[in-house]
Amino acid sequence: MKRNLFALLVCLAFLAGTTALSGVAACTEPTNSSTSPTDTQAGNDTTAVAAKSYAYEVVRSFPHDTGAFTQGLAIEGETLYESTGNYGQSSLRQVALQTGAVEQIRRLSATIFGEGLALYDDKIIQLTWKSGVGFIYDRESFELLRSVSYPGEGWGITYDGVRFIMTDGSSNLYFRDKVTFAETGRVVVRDGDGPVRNLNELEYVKGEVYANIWQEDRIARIDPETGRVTGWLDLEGLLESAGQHGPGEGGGTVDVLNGIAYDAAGDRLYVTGKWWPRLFEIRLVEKQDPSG
Ligand SMILES: [Ca+2]
Repeated sequence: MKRNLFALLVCLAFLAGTTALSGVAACTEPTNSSTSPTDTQAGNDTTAVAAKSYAYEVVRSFPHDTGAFTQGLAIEGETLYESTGNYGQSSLRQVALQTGAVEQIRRLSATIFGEGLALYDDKIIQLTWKSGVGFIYDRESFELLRSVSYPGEGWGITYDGVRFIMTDGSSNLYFRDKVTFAETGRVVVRDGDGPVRNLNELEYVKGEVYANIWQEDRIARIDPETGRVTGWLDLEGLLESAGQHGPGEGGGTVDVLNGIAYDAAGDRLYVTGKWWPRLFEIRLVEKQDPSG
């Protein structure tokens, strides 16, 4: 009502300063009919694009510590940074890519379950599962610089160059401020119309977020602006390809796929799993037949 009154006053003022003929046209109230059916269809089409399917090629593989219950993974050059979980076994590690040798380790208190990890600036942030606290370390010395807190559980985290992106096992991606760690937004991840739950370890790769799905051999490629899954990377059989037993196949203590690291400088993608004996550099291969 106020808006209409204001528009009327503006029109009267306008008409006072110009001819009646041009003024009438200028004061015509816009209607919803200007929104054509085409606009609506274009929006629907955008969200209806089917996710692509990707298989993988192993480029190289490397040793991985079978004592590492991998919860977070990142890389710079040939240096891996890894967060491991389980109570009494949680740690922050610096690992040589080629040998898998642990070059530096900081063990967490037995009451803490380590989770996701991300590199930013000259620091590392490491989440915890149920403690509601994230640790920020100096990347070189592993000295604890400060802590941040958050509600709920911590699962995965990555850094897009500006802000953190975090998961808690739901279908949400949470965006958090780099300095305060305050939530600045969130998006629900969807494949088609359905939410994708159990989003776990994350990696920011060329504008997209790659997410391990807990207890699945699949990684989702996600548009972080819309939450839409743009593709699925099927990693079934990856561990077996290196002559190893996969999870649930009598392979002893081997657990699920988890851990994605991207070397932006070399454009190289690495994945591993909890207690896996190998870490893999892989290349994505788009499947022509999504059902295959
Ligand atoms: Ca990662």
